[in-house]
Amino acid sequence: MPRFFVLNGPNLNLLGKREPGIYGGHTLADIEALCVEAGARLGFTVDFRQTNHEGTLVDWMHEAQDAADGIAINAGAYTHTSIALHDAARAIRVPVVELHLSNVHAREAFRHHSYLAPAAKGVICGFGAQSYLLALQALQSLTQSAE
Ligand code: DHK
Repeated sequence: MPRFFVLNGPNLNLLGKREPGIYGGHTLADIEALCVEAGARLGFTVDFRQTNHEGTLVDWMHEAQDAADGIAINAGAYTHTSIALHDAARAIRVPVVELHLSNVHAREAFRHHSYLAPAAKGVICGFGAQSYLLALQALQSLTQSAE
């Protein structure tokens, strides 16, 4: 069964309380439960993590090289600032799908650029908690087409 890392960056531990008009009412634990349930239904396992630290995201991406079949990542604000995450995504062979709860292109200009996107297989944004499930479905389909 494929194993996917779902990695979450800064401030996503505050979901549910943080600007719910933008990020929705689900907590991160709610979203983890939705991802794990989707895995049980569709046939993959999920290793779901959150950190507020850029280097920890880099370490987890490296770990995925041997421990996972793909990465779905909401890097939060590091999406828009981190060359280190871009380099990490390019350095590993497992596919990376960038995701966001909000439609970053309908928000402030500084959210329109992603350092991660050029190194990712694709980007999903704007569908709230559903963005996570769509990213996992994309990873599953990439894994199946690689078989
Ligand atoms: C989450 C964040 O924390 C922001 O910094 C991004 C993203 C958008 C989201 O929509 O999930 O700009």
